[in-house]
Amino acid sequence: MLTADQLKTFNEQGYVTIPDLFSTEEVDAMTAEVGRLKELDHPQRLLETDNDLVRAIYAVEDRSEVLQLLTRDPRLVEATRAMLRDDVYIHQTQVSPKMAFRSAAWEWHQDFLYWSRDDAMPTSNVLSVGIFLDDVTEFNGPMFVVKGSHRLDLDQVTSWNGEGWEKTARVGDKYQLSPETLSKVIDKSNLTSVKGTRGTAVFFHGGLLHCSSPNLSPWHRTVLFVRYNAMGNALGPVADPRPEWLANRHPEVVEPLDGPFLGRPHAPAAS
Ligand code: 6CS
Ligand code: FE
Repeated sequence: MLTADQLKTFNEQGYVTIPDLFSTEEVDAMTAEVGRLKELDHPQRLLETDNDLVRAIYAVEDRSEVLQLLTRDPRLVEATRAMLRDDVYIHQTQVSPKMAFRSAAWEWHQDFLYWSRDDAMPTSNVLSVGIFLDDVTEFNGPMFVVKGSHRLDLDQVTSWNGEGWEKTARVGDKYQLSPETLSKVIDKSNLTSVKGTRGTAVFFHGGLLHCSSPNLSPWHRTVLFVRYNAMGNALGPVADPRPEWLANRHPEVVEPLDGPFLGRPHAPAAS
């Protein structure tokens, strides 16, 4: 379970990394499911703009019972409840395969800016947990984060490039920060990259300023993101809502399993 120190780190830094949260066997099971979904041509599997590599897969729990159980694993749900101080529901899930040699960067952003502007999410009391399905090193496109930036309200200095959500889901540069702003908020004391062996999990606040560099290495960098929102922070009405597979508008409290997601017989088939 989450230690007091880990919760303190999350509250102060805006993220906390937990090495080896999942076992090799569990990561292998997730990897097998992700591999199957990468091969499946479906509307939530988006390709890179300039090649046929998979850029992102969303709503993975809709097509995988194993990954659906994973989203209810107590190691994720209990920790998230403690960080958000509320019952939680799934706002979005996303696999970012970041393929070797070819996958592009994700520009600097705060996730919450997307969710407040496009989905009318009231506050930034939301988080993502990224589960490393490959080792993440300095070479294969790790996430860069700015410690403590979850407290920054950058809404007034974030511009819109005029794109709709369709491109954002794949390229992610709809909302941009200028080099001047970035140079002001980033310095040597707060910039770091999030690395770890496969099975590591990083929980990060919806306001955390982050990006990820291109992957020019021979090694993939697959991360599975589950984005949990506080039940008290459910999305408000918007004129043209994004599809539910990007922004869930039917919040249901996630009740944790009574044990590890693999350790329990698959949920009985619906009667
Ligand atoms: O629009 C979204 O929901 C997505 N966009 C980015 C850049 N990161 C968070 C989220 O996956
Ligand atoms: Fe993001």
